[in-house]
Amino acid sequence: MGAIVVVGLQWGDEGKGKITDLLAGRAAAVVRYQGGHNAGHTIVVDGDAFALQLVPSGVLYPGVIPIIGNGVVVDPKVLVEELRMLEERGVDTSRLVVSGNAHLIMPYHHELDRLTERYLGKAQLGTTKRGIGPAYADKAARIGLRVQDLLDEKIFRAKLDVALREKNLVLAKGYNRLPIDPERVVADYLGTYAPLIAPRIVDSVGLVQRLWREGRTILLEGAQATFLDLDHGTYPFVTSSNPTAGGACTGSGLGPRQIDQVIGVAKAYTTRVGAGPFPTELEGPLADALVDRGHEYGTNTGRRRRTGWLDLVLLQHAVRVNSVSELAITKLDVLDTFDEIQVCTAYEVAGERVDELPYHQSDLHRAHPVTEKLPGWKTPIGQVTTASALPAAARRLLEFIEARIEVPVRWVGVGPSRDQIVELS
Ligand code: 2SA
Ligand code: GDP
Ligand code: MG
Repeated sequence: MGAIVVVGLQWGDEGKGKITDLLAGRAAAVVRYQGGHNAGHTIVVDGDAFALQLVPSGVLYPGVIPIIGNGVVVDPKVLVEELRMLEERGVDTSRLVVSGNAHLIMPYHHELDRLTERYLGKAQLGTTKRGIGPAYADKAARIGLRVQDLLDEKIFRAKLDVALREKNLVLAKGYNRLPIDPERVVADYLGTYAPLIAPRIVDSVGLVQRLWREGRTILLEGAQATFLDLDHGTYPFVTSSNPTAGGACTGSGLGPRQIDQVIGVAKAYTTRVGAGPFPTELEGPLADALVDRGHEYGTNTGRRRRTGWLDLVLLQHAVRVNSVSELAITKLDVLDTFDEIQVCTAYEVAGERVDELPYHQSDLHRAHPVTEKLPGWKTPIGQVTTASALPAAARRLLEFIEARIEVPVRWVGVGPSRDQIVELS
């Protein structure tokens, strides 16, 4: 099957973890290519829910190599804890490896994420406060520490010294906080975490290139999603990495022509957590129904997710920028009780109909959805296993999506469990 990207087409939490898990059984490796422990991927196996943050979803399959790629930002404390949690639950994590080129999330990144959000006040982005933005900012500013620095105390200390010179100034003078003690960081990172992580540090690019040359299947698992992408998302209400399919190349070390398939994952409705524009957002009983039926709360932070109708303007744009080859539509079962389902097919901006995603932020902020109303199916679909057994109204919704997006729907999620997925021919 070659290399396959699994990418979110909305604002995250589309069920990428579940789709990756579905395909992982046939893969040699699953690579996380961006983000950090801001991600939360929930996979339900035999009634047991696993909420993964940093560890790629392939970890639940024996024989798969889970790879934390060079594009990821790694908090070593979280990694060590997540591995311990998985081991305690009987998951073999021995194959997991981490790219030596991945960047480290440092204690000051957490602190600065919290402080900047607080000082932004009403303008805050609603980040997960995991230090993601500050860690990627340091990567771009070329003062980041990388996973391979855990292997060399002299280099680690020298780089930490450079970083702290600026960070402690900002913390003390900008935010009136105590400076960070380098010895404390060295004790935690080199004393506690490095011995546990060192055996897992690899040349991940060399590894994925070797697997690819051997003709093995490699899954590239995105975290967050297209409209949280630093370049293609609703900036500044985005994360600080590139979840879009192009990021799968830079974040893993595979080239564009080595990717065979791009699977776009979208919910049958839309959710978003954190601030920013959301044209089809609902309020009131319909929003509550989507939250309750879909359990729409952040996997890590527990924040209630904002909800709205499916937005095909967004979805079509996402299909294009990711060059999606097939779609997985998840959480169709969440709509089981709805009399009527709305789907946004265009926007109205300042009295004019717009069929494509407006590039200008002000237009997106004032876009009103133009929706089509489709009948609901009013019957539970959680036990459906074949396309023909889906109610006619559910099939009609899927056909409606395909007609507008011009990409086939290959999978349909009908429940959270690993086996609650219908593969369409
Ligand atoms: P950050 O922390 O700098 O990446 O936040 C920037 C924006 O990105 C959003 N973001 C997310 N949106 C949805 N799901 C995410 N993962 C967790 C989950 C979130 C949680 O699976 O539920 O537990 O709350 C995720 N990670 C980042 C974030 O809300 C900001 O809008
Ligand atoms: P990810 O970040 O894209 O991997 O998604 P999350 O795990 O954050 O959120 C998706 C949630 O929906 C998880 O709780 C999944 O268990 C659940 N889920 C995934 N697919 C389906 C589905 O088809 N139906 C229902 N009801 N839940 C699903
Ligand atoms: Mg999630």
